Amino acid sequence: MPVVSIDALVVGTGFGGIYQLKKLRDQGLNVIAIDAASDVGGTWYWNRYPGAMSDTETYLYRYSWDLEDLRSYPWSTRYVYQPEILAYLQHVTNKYDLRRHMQFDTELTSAEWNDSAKRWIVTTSTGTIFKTRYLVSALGLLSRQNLPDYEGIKDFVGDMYHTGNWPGGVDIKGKRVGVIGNGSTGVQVITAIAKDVSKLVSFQRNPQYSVPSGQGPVTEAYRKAIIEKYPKIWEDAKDNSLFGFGFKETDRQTFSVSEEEREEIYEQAWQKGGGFRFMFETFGDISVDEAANNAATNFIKRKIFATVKDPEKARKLIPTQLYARRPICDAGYYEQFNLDHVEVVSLQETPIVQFTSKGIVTSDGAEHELDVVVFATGFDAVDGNYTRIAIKGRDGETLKDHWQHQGSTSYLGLSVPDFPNMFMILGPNGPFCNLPPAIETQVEFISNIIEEAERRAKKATPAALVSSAHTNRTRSEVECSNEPVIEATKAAEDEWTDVCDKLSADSLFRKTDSWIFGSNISGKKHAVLFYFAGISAYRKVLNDVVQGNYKGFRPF
Ligand code: FAD
Ligand code: NA7
Repeated sequence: MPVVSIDALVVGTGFGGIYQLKKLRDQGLNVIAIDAASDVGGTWYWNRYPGAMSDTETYLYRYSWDLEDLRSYPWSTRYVYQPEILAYLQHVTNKYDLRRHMQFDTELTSAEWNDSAKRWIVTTSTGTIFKTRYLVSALGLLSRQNLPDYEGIKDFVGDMYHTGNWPGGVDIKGKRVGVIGNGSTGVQVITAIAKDVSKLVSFQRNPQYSVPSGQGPVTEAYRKAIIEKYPKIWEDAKDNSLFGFGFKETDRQTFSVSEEEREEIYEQAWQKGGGFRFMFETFGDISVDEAANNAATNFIKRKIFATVKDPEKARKLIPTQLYARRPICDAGYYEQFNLDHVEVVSLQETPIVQFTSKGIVTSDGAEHELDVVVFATGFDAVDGNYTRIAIKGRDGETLKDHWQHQGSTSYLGLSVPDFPNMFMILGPNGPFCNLPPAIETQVEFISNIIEEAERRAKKATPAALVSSAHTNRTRSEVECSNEPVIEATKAAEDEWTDVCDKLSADSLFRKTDSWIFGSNISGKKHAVLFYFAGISAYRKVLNDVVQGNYKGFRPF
């Protein structure tokens, strides 16, 4: 078994891992990044389904730290499609010569902290063992697929794909396709494939609210205006907004305006497009006040009825829950149901009973004959990639053990007590927002705390080396004893968990089952998984932590 000793191992090469690798490499550490995938990209390596696209506007779905690149790198649509995001991440990787530090097709299979050696011992699927001083995980929060099991599923002779593991080269033109799930991904895939397939059945458990995205080409003038204002745009997104989606969230209250004005505001947002914009740029109380929520949903329901011509299909597509999940937007989703060959099956009325060799049987006895089943069933979000493997901290406790009582917790979404020198990018209770700026904020914090710990340790080393002469310890023993060991305190984790819990207390998101509170996975604790005060507040908190001599971290 090859054993490789390094300063830092980064796991994952999506937005998070790429930047983390660059930062630590530039700080002079000997660092390697591994990924189970065969190339960089993370989410955008795996999610190659038709229609895969960001719902963050293109100009903010990228790194903010290379102004020259922001100004010169080409893009042409309001939202960015998967192939272009993947190409962008490959471009950054190549531009900064990061590939030489990357190992693909290499999955972390277990990790254990050795307290006396002050090393993480990491085993991988290739057999290589890494002994590393720091372990930074960028495993992704929407990365562990949720694949439901059904009776008879193995009998199905057609093809089955989860959207989060979509192989290249799949051609579904002319085929009979069933799509299970109608979240953000299901909506994108249905919209993209409906016109090309011979039959499409949407198996839908809970209808969702989707608003137009406004996707389309951007003009040269639009691009030029953004290029000119980029530094200010990023400043506003990171330091003057809740979600970092490129607009200022409003605090206007739904019932502070007349009914006519309200309709006009919704209508303008509908025409402009954007899921976060509709939910947070129209009125500030949609996600906290049920009456305000109802007013917004009544508008969307009227739009669905006006779009979908078949009243029975429209009835099935009308949501019944609160409008309180991550908001969805689309490029013509409801319109697809006006095609005769596009059906919707309500799984609340007629649940799936089993798969057969030919397709899917629902409780009304109907057998839906299919060539392809698409699982757009989402992810075991946030902690799913952490709990599926044994990551053992001090005393042999796994993260899964640590999280089994209270739900998944951390300090700042970054660090867990008794898991020294391990940092998570987008771990539980990190900010709920546009993710590239959240990732950057965390990467920069992690890089800084490591740099500071290294600096202090170096400063302490000469004296220790002198004293080693009197204690007969070897130079390497002394150097090891001075190597920094950083970890969050239990008190800091508890306090942060409490903050996150309280921040979400009044949110209607908490009352609605979705991945945001872990309730899409059976057996998973319904608990807060995000810090809901927004990206700017989060950045201020991190800044205060640094100013306070890394408060909440030992041994600072
Ligand atoms: P990821 O990109 O998920 O990368 C994680 C990597 O870790 C993967 O490559 C995986 O193979 C690897 N990995 C995991 N476990 C292991 C292991 N044990 N060993 C080795 N490697 C491992 N966010 C937004 O802000 N805006 C959007 O518009 C948006 N749209 C999205 C659309 C879809 C369809 C999906 C699925 C997600 C979307 N997201 C969006 C969220 C998106 O995941 C983040 O924006 C971002 O890409 C996360 O980057 P990451 O590096 O943290 O993780
Ligand atoms: P989501 O938003 O979790 O949606 C998953 C969908 O799959 C949703 O409609 C679920 O129904 C449905 N689902 C899940 N399990 C089942 C089973 N067992 N049977 C039937 N239907 C099921 O995941 P997405 O991939 O769409 O989006 C995740 C995020 O990625 C999104 O927010 C963006 O940030 C990108 P339910 O509504 O739970 O009844």
